[in-house]
Amino acid sequence: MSDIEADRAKQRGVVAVLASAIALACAGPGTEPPERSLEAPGVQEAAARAMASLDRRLVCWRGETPRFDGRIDEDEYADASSFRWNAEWIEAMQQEISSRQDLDFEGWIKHDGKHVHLALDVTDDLFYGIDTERWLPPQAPDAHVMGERERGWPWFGDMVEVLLYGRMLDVGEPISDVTGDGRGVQIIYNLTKSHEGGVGVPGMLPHGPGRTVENWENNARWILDDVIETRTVMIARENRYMVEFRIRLEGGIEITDGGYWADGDADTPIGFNLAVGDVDLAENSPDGLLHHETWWAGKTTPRDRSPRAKLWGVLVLTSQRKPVQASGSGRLY
Ligand SMILES: [Ca+2]
Ligand SMILES: [Ca+2]
Repeated sequence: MSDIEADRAKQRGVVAVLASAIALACAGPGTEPPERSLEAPGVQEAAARAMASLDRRLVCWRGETPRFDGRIDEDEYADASSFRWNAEWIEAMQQEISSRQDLDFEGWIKHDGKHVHLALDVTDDLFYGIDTERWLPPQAPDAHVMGERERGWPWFGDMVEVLLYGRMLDVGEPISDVTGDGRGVQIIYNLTKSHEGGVGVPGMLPHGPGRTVENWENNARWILDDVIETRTVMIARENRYMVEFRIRLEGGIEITDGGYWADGDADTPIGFNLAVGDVDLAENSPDGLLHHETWWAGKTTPRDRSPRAKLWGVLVLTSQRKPVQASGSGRLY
């Protein structure tokens, strides 16, 4: 090779290296669509073992911090992923949702680097304990006993259950009883009672009754230490309430034993599920349970399977912002 040819070859090499560096910078780490993380064989295997469906998926984008006041203002969650009730939600009670007036909701989720923000706008024709008597199921006279692990039905009322399985990839096992940490958290928001405020005050309650001491104390700690907080706005004349949740990343979203997901970390799928519950009149609950309990990713494996395991969808935590999209109204999000 002559000197000229050698120089040209060297230039071609430099150009090739530069081109691949530019391609890498453009593709860049962290600019792949967050859902791409679900394609990794290790993720698919862990999710399958953990009973998490990759078909139920939401991306938790990094977005602006919403005003934490319970009110969902226009465009406050335009940079969040959204969901709403549809026939694919799985009803756990005997009564199907027959009208949008009976129960309907829309929701959003995102994070701001410090908290996960989840918001729901719920339509319900009768607020239990407000529009109705605070009637009690015959089999549960202690349904509203507060602050005790063995008694009380925290979920009895108009409510939202939030479930997180932060260590889904790390542990990769089915969960039959959440433990209140990265191995599964199940906390209940109730429109008319709360662990800290008692009967009549909306807020959070540890799951129960009859859970393990570890489960109950860990779930209660989330509430008492403000790892999870809620704000509510009720618009009774519209048969509608709005609830905003904020859940701390640090100390909350545990993805390895004692390790918490932080902004800047790799895109990470965690187990996630939601249930929205509705109690109306006693005559609407012939079995003394809820009128509706509708689940995003299903509730548990069938009764004949032992131990029964909780079902999950996935929430992909990402540091990326939601791509800007043109909306139907022509407004840019
Ligand atoms: Ca209803
Ligand atoms: Ca209701």
